[in-house]
Amino acid sequence: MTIDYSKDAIATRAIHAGQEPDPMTGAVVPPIYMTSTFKQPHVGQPINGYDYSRSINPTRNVFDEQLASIEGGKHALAFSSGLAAIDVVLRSILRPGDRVMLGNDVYGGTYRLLSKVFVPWGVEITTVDVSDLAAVNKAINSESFKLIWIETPSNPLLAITDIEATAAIAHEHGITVVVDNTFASPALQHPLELGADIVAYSTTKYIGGHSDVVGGAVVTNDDDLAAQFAFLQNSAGAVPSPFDSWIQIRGLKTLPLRMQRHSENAMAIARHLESLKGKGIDEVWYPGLESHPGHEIAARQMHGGFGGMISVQLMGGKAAATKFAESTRLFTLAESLGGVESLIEHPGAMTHASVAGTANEVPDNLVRLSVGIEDANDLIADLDQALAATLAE
Ligand code: P1T
Repeated sequence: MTIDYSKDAIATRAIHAGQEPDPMTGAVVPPIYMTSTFKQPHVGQPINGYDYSRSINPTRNVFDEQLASIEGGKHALAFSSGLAAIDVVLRSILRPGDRVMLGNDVYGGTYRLLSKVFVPWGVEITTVDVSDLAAVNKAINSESFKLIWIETPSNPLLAITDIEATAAIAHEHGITVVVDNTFASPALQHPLELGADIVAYSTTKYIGGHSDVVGGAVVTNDDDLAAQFAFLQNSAGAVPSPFDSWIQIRGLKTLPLRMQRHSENAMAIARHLESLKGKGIDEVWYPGLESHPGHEIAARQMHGGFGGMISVQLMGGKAAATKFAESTRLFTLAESLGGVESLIEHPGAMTHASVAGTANEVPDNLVRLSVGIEDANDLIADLDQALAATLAE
């Protein structure tokens, strides 16, 4: 008997949904079904549909069910990376001649996939500041779009888009809305409830949560879209291994708890960095700060925190940003985000190098922080000493 967790809170669903003890042994934790294939008792009659692990695997199914539940969505599908998930969404929906409205601040890899793979295949892109409803309206009135691609908070500038208002405008024109919810995670924001058609994730980040796995996922309430995604997932094959699925199941169980601490730490650090404006720090981007242009929308559409990502612009340009990023003791200089350990990076030279010279180019004095769950005071002291080292140059 499957227990219904739909009325339980997220912290409960994260731990219980899809996690029924193994019926054969009572194992409390779902087994890793490290098998490529399954014995069929009769020709063409696999047991419970399990025929081949690219198509279906019990460990992956558990992760899908757990993620769908915590997102509050009907269908979740796990992929071998965030970009593999994004690729399947784009390939399922777009045909040559279709146009995508792309946020003007998105992960560099998403921009690269669209501009370097899909554009040569005949898809067109228009970059728009999707955090500005007037700009979205203007674009819709001058060109015809199939899809709007939104990151909120965006990578790396933490811009906030009003999902509900944007989806309402898009749907009046029959445009599909995708929200890449990687930065907020399903613990803090539920784009489907706000009207988005599809949610995409790099589960490499907060969902995995420990910087030890690369993965992606797509969630939707739309049966037809889910069938198309599943078809392409099986046809093209970018699935996570049973072990990668299992390690993400473990990560997802503690997501609500971790996001609480990420958010508290980031809030404390953002306030501290804001107090250093004019003293080495030029600008602080964190949606939890009242000074952030998207603060009110973020407070409305995010629940229980504003996440662990902060970007700062340094006085002293690229040289200062580089020195700052290379001077921390606890923040590790590395790409990626969303793990328990704090990371620091220079988007212009690292994660967003592929947007140089485009409308999506990021400022060269920008440093991005992925605030971990260490002690906030230790992290603040680390940033202070790195800033002192930067100013001493
Ligand atoms: O790396 P992968 O799991 O394929 O996910 C791609 C991706 C998609 N969407 C967003 C918002 C992302 O941030 C990413 C990956 N980002 C980084 C590696 C980074 O450091 O920003």
